[in-house]
Parts: sequence; structure tokens; C-alpha cells
Amino acid sequence: MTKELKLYINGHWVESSNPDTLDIINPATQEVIAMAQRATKEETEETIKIAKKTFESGVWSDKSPQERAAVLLQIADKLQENIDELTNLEVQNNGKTRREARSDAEEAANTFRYYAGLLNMPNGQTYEAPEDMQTMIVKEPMGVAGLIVPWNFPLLMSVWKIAPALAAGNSILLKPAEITPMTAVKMFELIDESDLPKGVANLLMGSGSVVGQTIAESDDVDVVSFTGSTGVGRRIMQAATGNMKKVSLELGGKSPNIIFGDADLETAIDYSLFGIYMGSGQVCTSGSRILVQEGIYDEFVAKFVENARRIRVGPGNDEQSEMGAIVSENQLKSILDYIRIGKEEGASLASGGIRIEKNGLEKGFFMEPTVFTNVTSDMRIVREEIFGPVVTIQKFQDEEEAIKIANDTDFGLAGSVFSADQNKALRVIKKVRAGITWLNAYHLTNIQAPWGGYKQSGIGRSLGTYGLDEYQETKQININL
Ligand code: TAP
Repeated sequence: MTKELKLYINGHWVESSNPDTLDIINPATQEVIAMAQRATKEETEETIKIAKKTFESGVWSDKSPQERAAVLLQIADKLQENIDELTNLEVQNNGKTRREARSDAEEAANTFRYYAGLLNMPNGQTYEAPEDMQTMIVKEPMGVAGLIVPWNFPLLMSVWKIAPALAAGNSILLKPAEITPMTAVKMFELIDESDLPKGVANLLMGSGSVVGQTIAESDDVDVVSFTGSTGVGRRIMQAATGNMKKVSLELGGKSPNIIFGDADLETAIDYSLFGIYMGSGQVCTSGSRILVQEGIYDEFVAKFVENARRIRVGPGNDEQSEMGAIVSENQLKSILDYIRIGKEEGASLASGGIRIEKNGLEKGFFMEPTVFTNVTSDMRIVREEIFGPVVTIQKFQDEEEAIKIANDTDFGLAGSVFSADQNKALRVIKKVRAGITWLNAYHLTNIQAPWGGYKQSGIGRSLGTYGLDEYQETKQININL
């Protein structure tokens, strides 16, 4: 029998009054793996009220940092104990490879541990002020946090929001992407077994336009944290103006990956392949624009294409697979549309560009790793986020031109430079207008470092102490001595 996924409200698994459920599909096989309930607008509003009441009761917000840390560590341990199941569910539901899913699940447990650790750090400042006064600066929870996440990292993106929001003492409401609720449901089963007071953490499956929009508009939500497309981010920002709630947005990217002529070619190619094809290119920080210095351009393209063709595409649960499925038929269609657009714009398709429909992959949504050359900065395939395994490779002459092309984008999420000259690499990366950058590497992450973008790639930062700040108010208390 197909598993039915219920809503988790006020510490109970409940059925929605909405008879319209959603089939959850395995993108590698198109099999239905579960059936998800979808909350209505009224149920969303009711859940927000419960979260508000729970917050105001102080059952969680008044707990000491040490007590909150203990619960976060419990959740971390439960995630760790269930890593195999979480990995399997993510592979089944999202289509990513087992290695990628396992790494996400491990990082999810580590993120809870990290924020538990932060709760034992000093939190606040004091200032000696003139006229016998002393000022204390304290951090306080905000209230109700609405957390809206996309389908590309269903577990990890949820945890990057839930862990700091709970650490800060807020009550939360998570809305997963409709098509990928499996790991969120499992995580809430584990949260249910922890000592987190009931009503503090709530899970609402449902559509973005109903559940997500209601969260963004609600006067009882104090902070909305969203990861997803820039278009929806813009809508959320507009909806949030009603009660001036705090908005934290992690949006799209079109990140430049700059390869200088003096770079170690093997390292640059390895990381550039990883940079674009990890997660089948459905990663906000994907290095989707490779810029290569003219002296090594032809050699780089030839070797990159040769290696891209060798990537083993297949189901995530096959240990041999190096690149998994595309998350949905809609996303596959959107990627194939961009490939058509690229050809019409006059770009050269150097490799890939088609759906894979052989060797047992016919039923799933699989794409060949794709490379476009002979592109210019005004083409749509260079300007717009494709969110698939499609990379463009452009040529540049010198540092100045590399920086100019790199920054010729509305986005500013990530970027990378490959060069043997560390001074040059640092000089150039400091000029790249992006929030997450690498030198001679790609996609490596550090929980302690702030994650987020410049320009239309977002507002605010996840992870590190910065991530905690997103869910805290800052108060000054002036003491008359
Ligand atoms: P979106 O369509 O933007 O959806 C993201 C989430 O927002 C989903 O849960 C979606 O619900 C919900 N949503 C849709 N319409 C809404 C509305 N009007 N109000 C409130 N919520 C709404 O993005 P996606 O297709 O899931 O993910 C791909 C995009 O996310 C890419 O552009 C990618 O760059 C971006 N992304 C960015 C980052 C970072 S860190 N910057 C990380 C991951 C992904 P439904 O699923 O029900 O539609």
C-alpha cells in the first residue's frame, strides 16, 4: 500500500480536510512512492496560530540555552542513527546519487550539532556608557518562523533553517517543496520522539501558492526564511510587507568559474565537472558559466567534453551512478527548452543536450551532461538559471575581461578562480560580486561560514553565527548605575 504522508501539527499527525492529495514520484522510475496530504489555507492559518500560542507560552522560548542545546543534540543523534533511511528516502524522492544523499544527511546531523554548540557560546555584549550607565545587548527569539524550502536539497535546506530557528527559541512551521516531502516527514517523526515541546515544530505539506503564500502573508509570522527561485522570492518579499516581517532569501545563481592559463588543468577540470554536474546541476551554487583564458581554451574544452561524456548517469541507488536523475518531468522539460533556446541563439552544442532513453533509463528523467561553447554574454542560456546539467564555456583574454564577464549577471551567489598564482587568484575573487567563493576548488562547504548571495541571489545568510542572527531580535538594555 502507498504510504500516506500526513501533516504534523501541534505534536500530532493529522489529515487535511483537503481531499486532493499529491502522488510523490521517484524520478528515476516514475513509480509512485507515497501520497501526500496538502494543507488548506485555513489549516495553514490555524497552524500559525498554534505556533504563535506555543511561542508565547514560553515552553521553548524560555528554556535555557543549555536545555535547548540538549534537545538539538537529541535530534542530531536521531538523524545520525537514521542516516541510511534518510539517504534512501532522499535518493528515491529527489533522484540524487546515494553518495550525495548520504553527505546531505551527515551534514544535516552536523548542523544540529553545530547550533547546539553555538548555544554554549557567549551571546550578547555589554558597553560602558557615559553618565553612569551601562548598556547590555541581548539576543531574543523572534516568534514564529515560516520556513519554505525547495526540492533540490529537501533534507539539508530544511535543516539549515530548522536548526538555527529552534536554537534561537522560535516556534516553526516548515513547508517542503510539494514534490519532495519524504525526508521532511521522516525528520519530523524523529523530532516527535525528541523532548521538543509539542507545537513548537510543525510540518505542512501543500502547494506554494496556498501554504507558502499564506505563511508569507500572515501577520502572525515574524520571520520568513525562503530558499528557491528569485521569482518566488520576489513574491514572498512583497507578501511580507503587510506586517513588515523579517525576510531571509536564498535564491538562484549563474555562477562564474574562472580558469586562468596557469591553473593546474587536471584540478581545474575535475572541480569544474563537479561544479556543474553535482546534483545534476540542480544546485543553486552550480558553476554554470565556465570562463577559460584563451591560451588553454581549446585544450580545456576538449578535455572537459571528454570527461563529461564519461560521467555515468543512472539511478541514485546504483553505486556506479555518478550523476542521478532530474527531479521531475517539469524540470526536465524546462532544461530541454533551454537547450533548444541555446541552439536557436547560435551556441554550439559541444556535448549532450538530450534526454537519455536507453539502457534501462527510459522510465526515469535522465539527461546527458551538456556543454555549450561559442556563447556570448547576451544569450539566455548564459544569463538565466537553467538548473540542470548544462554548462556554457566562454573565452577571456586577461584578468580585467574575466572579472567583467564574471560580474555581467543579475545574480551573485557563488564563484571560483583557478590559478597557480595565489595573489592573482585572490585579487580576482575579491572583485567577483558573489557571497560564496572558492580558490582552486568548487562546492566545498563549511557549516561555520555564512551562506548566501549578493544582488538578486538573496538577502541574509544561512549557517554560522550569521544563520542564527536571521532568527533573532537584538535588544539594548540601558542600566542606570
Ligand atoms: P521555487 O519554485 O521557488 O519553490 C521553492 C519553494 O517555494 C517551494 O516549497 C515552493 O512550493 C514554494 N513556493 C512556490 N510559490 C510560492 C509562493 N507564491 N509563496 C510562497 N512559497 C512558494 O523553487 P524550486 O523550483 O523549488 O527550486 C529551484 C530554485 O531554487 C532555483 O532557482 C534555485 O537556484 C533555487 N535555490 C536556491 C538555493 C540557494 S541557497 N540560494 C538553494 C536551493 C535552491 P511548491 O513546491 O509547492 O511549488
